[in-house]
Amino acid sequence: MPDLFGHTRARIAARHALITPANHVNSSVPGFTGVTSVVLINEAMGAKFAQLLVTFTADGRAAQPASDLQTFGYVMTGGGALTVGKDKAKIAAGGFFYVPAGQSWSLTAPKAGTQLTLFQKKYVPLAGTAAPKAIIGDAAKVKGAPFLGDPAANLQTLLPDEPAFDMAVNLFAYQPGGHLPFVEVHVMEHGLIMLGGAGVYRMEDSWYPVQAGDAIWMAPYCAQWFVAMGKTPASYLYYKDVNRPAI
Ligand code: UGY
Ligand code: MN
Repeated sequence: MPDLFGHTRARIAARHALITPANHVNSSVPGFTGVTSVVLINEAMGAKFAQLLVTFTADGRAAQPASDLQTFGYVMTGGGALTVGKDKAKIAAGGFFYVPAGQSWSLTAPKAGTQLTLFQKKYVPLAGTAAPKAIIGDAAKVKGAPFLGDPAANLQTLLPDEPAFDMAVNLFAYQPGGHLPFVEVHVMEHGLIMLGGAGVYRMEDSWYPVQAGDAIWMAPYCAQWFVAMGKTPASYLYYKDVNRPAI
Protein backbone atom coordinates (compact mmCIF):
# COMPACT_ATOMS: atom_id res chain seq x y z
CA MET A 1 0.00 0.00 0.00
CA PRO A 2 1.55 3.34 -0.94
CA ASP A 3 1.99 5.59 2.06
CA LEU A 4 0.03 8.81 1.56
CA PHE A 5 1.90 10.70 4.22
CA GLY A 6 5.52 9.96 3.34
CA HIS A 7 6.22 7.60 6.24
CA THR A 8 9.07 5.10 5.92
CA ARG A 9 10.98 2.66 8.14
CA ALA A 10 14.11 3.46 6.10
CA ARG A 11 16.95 5.25 7.86
CA ILE A 12 20.26 6.20 6.30
CA ALA A 13 22.58 7.27 9.11
CA ALA A 14 26.31 7.98 8.89
CA ARG A 15 27.30 4.55 10.26
CA HIS A 16 24.29 2.32 9.68
CA ALA A 17 21.33 2.06 7.34
CA LEU A 18 18.01 0.27 6.94
CA ILE A 19 16.29 0.02 3.54
CA THR A 20 12.90 -1.70 3.22
CA PRO A 21 11.36 -3.19 0.04
CA ALA A 22 8.97 -0.21 -0.09
CA ASN A 23 11.98 2.05 -0.67
CA HIS A 24 13.51 0.16 -3.61
CA VAL A 25 14.40 2.05 -6.79
CA ASN A 26 15.99 0.14 -9.66
CA SER A 27 19.26 1.23 -11.18
CA SER A 28 20.68 -0.46 -14.24
CA VAL A 29 23.96 -2.20 -13.62
CA PRO A 30 26.20 -3.26 -16.56
CA GLY A 31 26.25 -7.01 -17.21
CA PHE A 32 22.61 -7.62 -16.24
CA THR A 33 19.78 -7.69 -18.79
CA GLY A 34 16.08 -8.39 -18.30
CA VAL A 35 16.35 -7.77 -14.57
CA THR A 36 15.52 -5.21 -11.97
CA SER A 37 18.57 -4.47 -9.87
CA VAL A 38 18.68 -2.51 -6.65
CA VAL A 39 22.03 -1.43 -5.22
CA LEU A 40 21.15 -1.61 -1.53
CA ILE A 41 24.60 -0.79 -0.16
CA ASN A 42 27.77 0.58 -1.76
CA GLU A 43 30.60 3.05 -1.37
CA ALA A 44 28.23 6.01 -1.76
CA MET A 45 26.74 4.96 1.59
CA GLY A 46 30.15 4.67 3.22
CA ALA A 47 30.59 0.91 2.81
CA LYS A 48 33.66 -0.88 1.47
CA PHE A 49 31.57 -3.42 -0.46
CA ALA A 50 28.38 -3.54 -2.51
CA GLN A 51 25.15 -5.44 -1.83
CA LEU A 52 22.69 -5.87 -4.69
CA LEU A 53 19.27 -7.43 -5.06
CA VAL A 54 18.69 -8.65 -8.62
CA THR A 55 15.29 -9.95 -9.79
CA PHE A 56 15.17 -11.73 -13.16
CA THR A 57 12.43 -11.94 -15.76
CA ALA A 58 12.30 -15.27 -17.65
CA ASP A 59 14.37 -13.59 -20.42
CA GLY A 60 16.88 -12.11 -18.01
CA ARG A 61 20.54 -12.96 -17.67
CA ALA A 62 23.64 -11.99 -15.79
CA ALA A 63 27.00 -12.02 -17.57
CA GLN A 64 29.76 -10.56 -15.47
CA PRO A 65 33.29 -10.31 -16.87
CA ALA A 66 36.39 -11.07 -14.85
CA SER A 67 37.58 -8.10 -12.76
CA ASP A 68 39.35 -7.32 -9.52
CA LEU A 69 36.02 -7.82 -7.77
CA GLN A 70 35.04 -11.01 -6.00
CA THR A 71 31.33 -11.84 -5.91
CA PHE A 72 29.25 -13.95 -3.57
CA GLY A 73 25.74 -14.81 -4.80
CA TYR A 74 22.82 -16.35 -2.91
CA VAL A 75 19.63 -17.51 -4.63
CA MET A 76 16.73 -16.16 -2.58
CA THR A 77 14.03 -17.62 -4.87
CA GLY A 78 13.91 -19.36 -8.25
CA GLY A 79 17.03 -20.62 -9.95
CA GLY A 80 18.80 -21.05 -13.28
CA ALA A 81 21.97 -22.17 -15.05
CA LEU A 82 25.10 -20.89 -13.36
CA THR A 83 28.63 -20.67 -14.76
CA VAL A 84 31.55 -19.63 -12.56
CA GLY A 85 34.82 -19.60 -14.50
CA LYS A 86 34.80 -23.11 -16.05
CA ASP A 87 32.37 -24.62 -13.52
CA LYS A 88 28.74 -25.09 -14.52
CA ALA A 89 25.77 -26.06 -12.33
CA LYS A 90 22.02 -25.78 -12.03
CA ILE A 91 21.29 -23.60 -9.02
CA ALA A 92 18.04 -23.23 -7.05
CA ALA A 93 16.75 -21.41 -3.96
CA GLY A 94 19.29 -21.70 -1.15
CA GLY A 95 22.10 -22.22 -3.65
CA PHE A 96 25.12 -19.98 -3.41
CA PHE A 97 28.33 -19.27 -5.31
CA TYR A 98 31.65 -17.55 -4.77
CA VAL A 99 33.48 -16.02 -7.73
CA PRO A 100 37.13 -15.17 -7.00
CA ALA A 101 38.61 -11.97 -8.41
CA GLY A 102 39.80 -12.59 -11.97
CA GLN A 103 36.98 -15.00 -12.93
CA SER A 104 33.81 -14.36 -14.90
CA TRP A 105 30.35 -15.67 -14.04
CA SER A 106 26.91 -15.86 -15.59
CA LEU A 107 23.36 -16.89 -14.77
CA THR A 108 21.11 -17.82 -17.66
CA ALA A 109 17.72 -19.48 -18.19
CA PRO A 110 16.35 -18.12 -14.91
CA LYS A 111 12.91 -19.04 -13.67
CA ALA A 112 10.75 -15.89 -13.86
CA GLY A 113 11.08 -14.01 -10.57
CA THR A 114 14.46 -15.52 -9.65
CA GLN A 115 16.03 -13.29 -7.05
CA LEU A 116 19.74 -13.09 -6.17
CA THR A 117 21.48 -11.28 -3.35
CA LEU A 118 25.03 -10.37 -4.36
CA PHE A 119 27.91 -9.17 -2.21
CA GLN A 120 30.85 -7.70 -4.13
CA LYS A 121 34.19 -6.55 -2.80
CA LYS A 122 37.66 -5.83 -4.14
CA TYR A 123 39.85 -8.76 -3.10
CA VAL A 124 42.68 -7.95 -0.69
CA PRO A 125 45.47 -10.53 -1.21
CA LEU A 126 47.40 -11.87 1.78
CA ALA A 127 51.14 -12.28 1.27
CA GLY A 128 52.16 -15.94 1.18
CA THR A 129 48.56 -17.20 0.82
CA ALA A 130 47.10 -18.43 -2.46
CA ALA A 131 43.88 -16.73 -3.60
CA PRO A 132 40.62 -18.63 -3.02
CA LYS A 133 39.03 -20.89 -5.62
CA ALA A 134 35.47 -20.77 -6.97
CA ILE A 135 32.71 -22.38 -4.90
CA ILE A 136 29.19 -23.50 -5.81
CA GLY A 137 27.16 -24.76 -2.86
CA ASP A 138 23.76 -25.35 -1.31
CA ALA A 139 22.89 -23.86 2.08
CA ALA A 140 20.69 -26.89 2.85
CA LYS A 141 23.88 -29.00 2.90
CA VAL A 142 25.87 -26.69 5.17
CA LYS A 143 25.84 -27.83 8.78
CA GLY A 144 24.81 -25.18 11.29
CA ALA A 145 25.95 -24.74 14.88
CA PRO A 146 24.39 -23.06 17.92
CA PHE A 147 25.90 -19.57 18.13
CA LEU A 148 28.11 -19.40 21.23
CA GLY A 149 26.29 -22.50 22.48
CA ASP A 150 22.74 -21.07 22.16
CA PRO A 151 20.43 -23.47 20.24
CA ALA A 152 17.95 -20.57 19.71
CA ALA A 153 20.48 -18.88 17.39
CA ASN A 154 21.81 -21.17 14.66
CA LEU A 155 24.74 -20.09 12.49
CA GLN A 156 25.75 -21.51 9.10
CA THR A 157 29.06 -20.37 7.67
CA LEU A 158 28.80 -20.58 3.88
CA LEU A 159 32.43 -19.80 2.97
CA PRO A 160 35.47 -21.63 4.37
CA ASP A 161 36.97 -19.88 7.39
CA GLU A 162 40.47 -19.80 5.86
CA PRO A 163 43.01 -16.95 5.58
CA ALA A 164 42.66 -16.89 1.78
CA PHE A 165 39.13 -15.46 2.15
CA ASP A 166 38.83 -11.78 3.06
CA MET A 167 35.04 -12.02 3.27
CA ALA A 168 32.58 -14.25 5.09
CA VAL A 169 28.91 -14.82 4.32
CA ASN A 170 26.77 -16.53 6.93
CA LEU A 171 23.16 -17.49 7.56
CA PHE A 172 21.70 -16.83 10.98
CA ALA A 173 18.38 -18.42 12.05
CA TYR A 174 16.73 -17.46 15.36
CA GLN A 175 13.86 -19.12 17.16
CA PRO A 176 11.18 -16.64 18.30
CA GLY A 177 12.73 -14.86 21.28
CA GLY A 178 16.24 -15.93 20.25
CA HIS A 179 18.74 -13.09 20.26
CA LEU A 180 22.39 -12.13 19.91
CA PRO A 181 23.85 -12.87 23.33
CA PHE A 182 25.33 -9.40 23.78
CA VAL A 183 25.65 -6.05 22.01
CA GLU A 184 28.47 -6.64 19.52
CA VAL A 185 31.01 -3.92 18.76
CA HIS A 186 33.59 -5.01 16.19
CA VAL A 187 35.90 -3.87 13.44
CA MET A 188 34.12 -5.94 10.80
CA GLU A 189 31.51 -4.30 8.59
CA HIS A 190 28.17 -5.99 7.81
CA GLY A 191 25.71 -6.08 4.93
CA LEU A 192 22.57 -8.03 5.71
CA ILE A 193 19.22 -9.04 4.25
CA MET A 194 16.34 -10.41 6.29
CA LEU A 195 15.21 -13.68 4.68
CA GLY A 196 12.26 -14.50 6.90
CA GLY A 197 10.41 -13.62 10.06
CA ALA A 198 10.76 -10.41 12.01
CA GLY A 199 12.46 -8.88 15.00
CA VAL A 200 14.13 -5.81 16.37
CA TYR A 201 17.63 -4.74 15.27
CA ARG A 202 19.57 -2.43 17.50
CA MET A 203 22.14 -0.33 15.61
CA GLU A 204 24.11 2.27 17.56
CA ASP A 205 21.52 4.01 19.75
CA SER A 206 18.43 3.13 17.70
CA TRP A 207 16.14 0.09 17.75
CA TYR A 208 14.42 -0.83 14.47
CA PRO A 209 11.53 -3.22 13.80
CA VAL A 210 12.68 -5.34 10.85
CA GLN A 211 11.14 -8.06 8.69
CA ALA A 212 11.75 -10.22 5.62
CA GLY A 213 13.12 -8.20 2.71
CA ASP A 214 14.74 -5.47 4.81
CA ALA A 215 18.40 -4.70 4.10
CA ILE A 216 20.84 -3.36 6.68
CA TRP A 217 24.32 -1.84 6.59
CA MET A 218 26.48 -1.67 9.72
CA ALA A 219 29.77 0.22 9.53
CA PRO A 220 32.80 -1.02 11.50
CA TYR A 221 32.22 -0.57 15.24
CA CYS A 222 28.45 -0.06 14.84
CA ALA A 223 27.00 -1.40 18.11
CA GLN A 224 24.58 -4.18 17.12
CA TRP A 225 22.07 -6.55 18.64
CA PHE A 226 19.06 -8.53 17.33
CA VAL A 227 16.08 -10.26 18.87
CA ALA A 228 13.63 -12.40 16.86
CA MET A 229 9.98 -11.64 17.50
CA GLY A 230 6.66 -13.13 16.40
CA LYS A 231 5.59 -16.76 16.22
CA THR A 232 7.90 -17.96 13.45
CA PRO A 233 11.72 -18.13 13.27
CA ALA A 234 13.60 -15.15 11.86
CA SER A 235 16.58 -15.52 9.56
CA TYR A 236 19.10 -13.36 7.77
CA LEU A 237 21.99 -13.64 5.34
CA TYR A 238 24.97 -11.42 6.11
CA TYR A 239 28.39 -10.37 4.90
CA LYS A 240 31.46 -9.42 6.86
CA ASP A 241 35.09 -8.64 6.05
CA VAL A 242 37.51 -11.02 7.76
CA ASN A 243 41.06 -12.36 8.02
CA ARG A 244 43.12 -9.28 7.20
CA PRO A 245 45.74 -7.36 9.24
CA ALA A 246 44.50 -4.78 11.75
CA ILE A 247 46.71 -2.11 10.18
O1 UGY B 1 29.28 -12.50 12.79
C1 UGY B 1 28.82 -11.56 13.41
O2 UGY B 1 29.50 -10.57 13.71
C2 UGY B 1 27.34 -11.61 13.82
N1 UGY B 1 27.25 -12.25 15.12
N2 UGY B 1 26.77 -10.29 13.83
C3 UGY B 1 25.42 -10.07 13.62
O3 UGY B 1 24.66 -11.01 13.45
N3 UGY B 1 25.01 -8.80 13.66
MN1 MN C 1 28.35 -8.74 14.05
